[in-house]
Amino acid sequence: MNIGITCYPTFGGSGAIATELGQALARRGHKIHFISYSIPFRLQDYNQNISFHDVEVMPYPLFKYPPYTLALAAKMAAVAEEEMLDVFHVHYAVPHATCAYLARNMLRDRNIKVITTLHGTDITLVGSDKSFYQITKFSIEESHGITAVSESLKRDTIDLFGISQDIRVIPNFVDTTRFRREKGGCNLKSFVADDEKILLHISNFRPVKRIPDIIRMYVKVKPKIKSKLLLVGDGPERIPAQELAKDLGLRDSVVFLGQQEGVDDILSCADLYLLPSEQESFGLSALEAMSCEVPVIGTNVGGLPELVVHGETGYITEVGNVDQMAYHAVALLTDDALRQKIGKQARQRVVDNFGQERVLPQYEAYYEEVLSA
Ligand code: GMT
Repeated sequence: MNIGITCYPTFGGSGAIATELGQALARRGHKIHFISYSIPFRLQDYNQNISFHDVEVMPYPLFKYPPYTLALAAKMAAVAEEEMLDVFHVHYAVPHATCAYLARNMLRDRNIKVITTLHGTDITLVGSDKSFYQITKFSIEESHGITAVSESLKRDTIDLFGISQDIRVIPNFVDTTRFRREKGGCNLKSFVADDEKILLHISNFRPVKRIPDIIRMYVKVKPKIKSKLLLVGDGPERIPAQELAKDLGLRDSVVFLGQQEGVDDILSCADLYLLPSEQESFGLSALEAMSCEVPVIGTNVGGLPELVVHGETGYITEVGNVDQMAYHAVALLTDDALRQKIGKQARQRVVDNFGQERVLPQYEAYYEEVLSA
């Protein structure tokens, strides 16, 4: 198949999944065309079936807001024509589903199909804002295929937008051969002593991730466990989080690593992964942690309970309940046998349900279904 993939290329779960999907499909012989404003950050494989098409927006003094959406739609149409695309698979509805709609209609005689994958905040935060609501609903409804990354997101989409078309749940996935526990020690020696445990969080540091909860929970764990808290990523909550850590006397034990390329290496060193979000339609980083045998403490929101089985692969707590989080963290970090057992069960759950080789055929079958409809 000839597939055009559009996603946000910068750090973030939707871009990560779109890129991993494209790379895996290319290895299975499909021709993949990434169309975006820069090379997706996870695009690392060289494969002759992958090409990247850069979207440039012409600068002009009249443009207070350069019209990226139009430039993207025009580029998608041009690539589709040139490369004989069968389908546009767009990740994150705003504005990509709208761009796909425009591009497809520019090439009406070619009958290109559009599949929109909903990731979370495109529905729950951005798309449902009144400034985007109508156009997001319209663009989703105009797609030939709609997928959501969890049952929870499917329900949210139906509740918020009243979408009546079928929404196929295809969960996020992980390459379990890459995201695995390395037995040969870990490369974080400059931050963490051998006898210290590692608590880890990775995100875009948006308010929805509730970074202060992680730090407030850690201040309760630190006196009981020789440890470091590693925070990977960047975003608006980083500076306030640094200040909070300092105010709570944790300046030396909370390490802010900023954005990192090789999160698989970092994850495979961790003893515990924390995702205390107030919204999380899936929680890709938690999935990647579980694949590395790292137990997850997450919250009872969105798709997280579909991933983390309480007491078996990690723990689910209520949003904001830092005492409960600290309790589970101490229990896991003081009992190596328990932590390893939960870690192994987490990995098994991933292999059984969210491994790349399990999920990829679901996308391929869905492409076939949409193309033959
Ligand atoms: O978090 C965001 O603002 C956007 C988005 C992203 O690009 O990371 O996250 C969403 O998509 C991920 C990939 O499917 C999911 O793992 C995240 O749970 C989801 N974020 C939220 O629902 C907050």
